[in-house]
Amino acid sequence: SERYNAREAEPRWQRIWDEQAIFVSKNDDSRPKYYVLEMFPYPSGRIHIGHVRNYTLGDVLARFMRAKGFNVLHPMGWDAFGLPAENAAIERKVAPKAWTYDNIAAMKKQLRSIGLSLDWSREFATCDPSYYKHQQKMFLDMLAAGLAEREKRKLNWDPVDMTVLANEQVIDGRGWRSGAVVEQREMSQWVFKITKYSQELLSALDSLDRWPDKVRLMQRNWIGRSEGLLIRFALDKATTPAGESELKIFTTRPDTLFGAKFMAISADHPLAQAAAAKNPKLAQFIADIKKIGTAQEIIDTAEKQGFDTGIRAVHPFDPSWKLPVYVANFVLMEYGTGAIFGCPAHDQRDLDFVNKYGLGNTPVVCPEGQDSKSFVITDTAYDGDGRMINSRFLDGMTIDQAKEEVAKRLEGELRGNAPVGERQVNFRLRDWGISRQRYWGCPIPVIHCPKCDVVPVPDDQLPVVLPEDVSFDKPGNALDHHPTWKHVTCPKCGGKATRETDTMDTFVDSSWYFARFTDPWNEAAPTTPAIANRMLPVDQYIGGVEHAILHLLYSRFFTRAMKATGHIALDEPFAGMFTQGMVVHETYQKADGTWVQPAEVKIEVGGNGRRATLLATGEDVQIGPIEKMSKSKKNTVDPDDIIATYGADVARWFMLSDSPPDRDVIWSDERVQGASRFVQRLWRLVNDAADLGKAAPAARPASFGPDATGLRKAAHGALDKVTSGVERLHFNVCLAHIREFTNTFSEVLQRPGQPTADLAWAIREASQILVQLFSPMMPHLAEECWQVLGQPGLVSEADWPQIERDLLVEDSVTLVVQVNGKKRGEVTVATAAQNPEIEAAALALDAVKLALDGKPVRKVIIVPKRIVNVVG
Ligand code: ANZ
Ligand code: ZN
Repeated sequence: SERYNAREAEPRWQRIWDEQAIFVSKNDDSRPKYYVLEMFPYPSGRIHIGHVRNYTLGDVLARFMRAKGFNVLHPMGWDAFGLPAENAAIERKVAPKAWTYDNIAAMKKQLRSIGLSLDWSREFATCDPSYYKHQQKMFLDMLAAGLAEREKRKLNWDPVDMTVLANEQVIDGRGWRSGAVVEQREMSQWVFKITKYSQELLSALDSLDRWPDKVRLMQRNWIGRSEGLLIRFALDKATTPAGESELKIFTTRPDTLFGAKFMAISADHPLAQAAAAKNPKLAQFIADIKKIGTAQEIIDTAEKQGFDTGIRAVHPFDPSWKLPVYVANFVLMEYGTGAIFGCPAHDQRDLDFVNKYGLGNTPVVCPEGQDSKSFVITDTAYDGDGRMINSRFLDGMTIDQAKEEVAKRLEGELRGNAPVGERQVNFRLRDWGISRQRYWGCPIPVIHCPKCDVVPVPDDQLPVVLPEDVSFDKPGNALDHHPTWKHVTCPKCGGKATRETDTMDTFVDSSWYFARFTDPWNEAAPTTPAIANRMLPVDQYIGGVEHAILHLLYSRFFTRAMKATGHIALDEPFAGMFTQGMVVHETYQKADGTWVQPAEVKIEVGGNGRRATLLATGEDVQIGPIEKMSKSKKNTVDPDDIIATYGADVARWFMLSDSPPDRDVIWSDERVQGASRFVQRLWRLVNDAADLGKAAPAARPASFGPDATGLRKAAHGALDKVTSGVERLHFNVCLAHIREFTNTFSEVLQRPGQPTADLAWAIREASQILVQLFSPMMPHLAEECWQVLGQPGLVSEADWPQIERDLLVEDSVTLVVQVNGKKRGEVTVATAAQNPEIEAAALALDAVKLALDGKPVRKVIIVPKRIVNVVG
């Protein structure tokens, strides 16, 4: 038979799938639903290889579940707002809208060439007014429900780019793009009240048992619940500015109170301000440390610095014990009370601090088994378990007992009318600031009126549409500079008013798109609750681990907010979550240090390993480490090139074959060529099988001989393993089983002579099973093969084959042989073998004899089908 020609076949099948609309999912379908979703792309202009991996993973599952009889929803859209469109406008003078939609058109064409089973009838972009109109409505619903609010916040302001920066965008105190020194500005921002759900968002993680543990842990840490004690320290009058009398701190370690050496407050703490008013040096110190910004990593890594305010605090258990109060750069105003007591022996930051300022330390927790008198701390704080020492009435207690004792005593003690101590639960999670001083985003639908304050845009005036006649000549928000757009009359009083010119964080756009896909045609409302409630949650969500925290957390919050405002009736949007690994590649560098693209390099494998030369000139190229594909190191491969050269099926097969989907996969041309050869091999095999299978009787033979039974066992065994493998997303394992079955099948086909009728029937059955097994991974090749086999219709629409369970019974089993609990070998015996036979086989192993070293066998314990343990 001829070679399989992917370049001709792939577009043809894509057209047929399209014309027959077989991947369009109907909302009135009575079959059980299955919703597969991959994180939708940002329309940057081109699909990259990471997209190909992401969408292929989802596509295998979608095609498989469709064959299993589910009403599969597998939609696609575009996360289309964001800064790059504005940058393109500034750099290349193209309108953000035109740039975005052009990119969408180009990328859609690329996505189609991958052969994905997507329902394009539901496509939308988040920058479509027909999408963001509903987002604006939901914002107003949330405003009315108290879930959106205006809040004054200290923000990182980039004076050159004229924008607020996220903490991550401040690097060494400077804006990541402009390099300008970032200022802290207090500004009114719109926030979503995600903290109302802190506890719920945390607790519900326990029920998400189809999420990676790693992701759940990241979310837990982000939400950051801690149980602790608020303690009001009295301030020593003589040292304290007028009007101040106490310092409230939050601690999770009240047990360590007798190890306290100092107090520390944030530069933004009112007490720091009060002290600085009379102390210019302190004022200067405060100004200096504020420059480093508020990014957590910077604070964590910056050298600990403090300034003694001269104020003294009084130890709550000893009125004669005075503690110095420092302003310190590692205490955040936004957490707890913005003040702490420092116990250097048991907290590394505090220890670094006292070692710098010579304040000493006293250990108060002694590890079990350690002599308390000789237990000293020098450079490393001890934060483990143990018993209390040097702590008066707490001595001898465990940490937990001491925490409880301190809490009880301080709760019971009154100063003024209030207890000195109060138990408190704190969360690290902050409300979600959504205001962005940017043009290319969803307008926040409110109007500011000098008389009526904030007025929601009335429903009948939604959407507030972005103007298109904007200029990017000046830095900052183009909406601010627009001559007319923001000037409106107040909907309430009819007076002169202005629109809000902030737009929403693009994370808002992606926090509910999965819900919109369930009924994107509804013009009147964001969702059609009856449909959304039936189609949601997403059964399997797939995307990069870089979105493990914010996007997933925001979506979980938004789903709850939509429930509170009546748009949906569920809490958790994603029942199953899967984070795929990256596609990585070797790097290549010329002698002068410049990076070279893989396509420009020729690799030769010789005696001394692999050698790389430049295709064009033959000069030597250094092979560098394997890294994430990036433009800067040029180690990227272009999906278009791969598809043009090998076809989409090869790219898909390769992506799935080498590594488990949650691990990184190393792109390698050699292995891609291997995948390409496998495609041709399958094609020949199916053609050969079709020829031999023609002789098969139509009716199933009454009985099968050993050859036919052997083939049928291999086919149904592979079917069983691939079925359960796909369900668990163990795609690489599935591919290994398909390859193994292909080998067995080839051997059968190569036997000389015409097959008997029963074998011919088994060959026909096996060839159908084989094609169906690889159809989710290589759908184009599978359609072509399906035709060769003379099957009616499309393999994309065929039901998944039925497994015949009685063919799965194994003839033999392999048991692990241990001597005194340690593995020494394996034995394979007939499934029907009795214990004495298994025992004899195990004891006959050389490795077992060696391990026994002449000692007598005392006992042999057999765990059926698994382990033989020889006790010597
Ligand atoms: C005394 C102490 C002794 C502490 C000790 C720790 C260890 P989590 O678990 O994250 O809630 N802390 C409190 N507020 C702070 C702030 N605004 N900025 C910086 N640090 C702050 O951490 C709670 C602990 O972090 C608190 O317990 C406090 O230090 C510190 F051996 O109090 B601890
Ligand atoms: Zn008004």
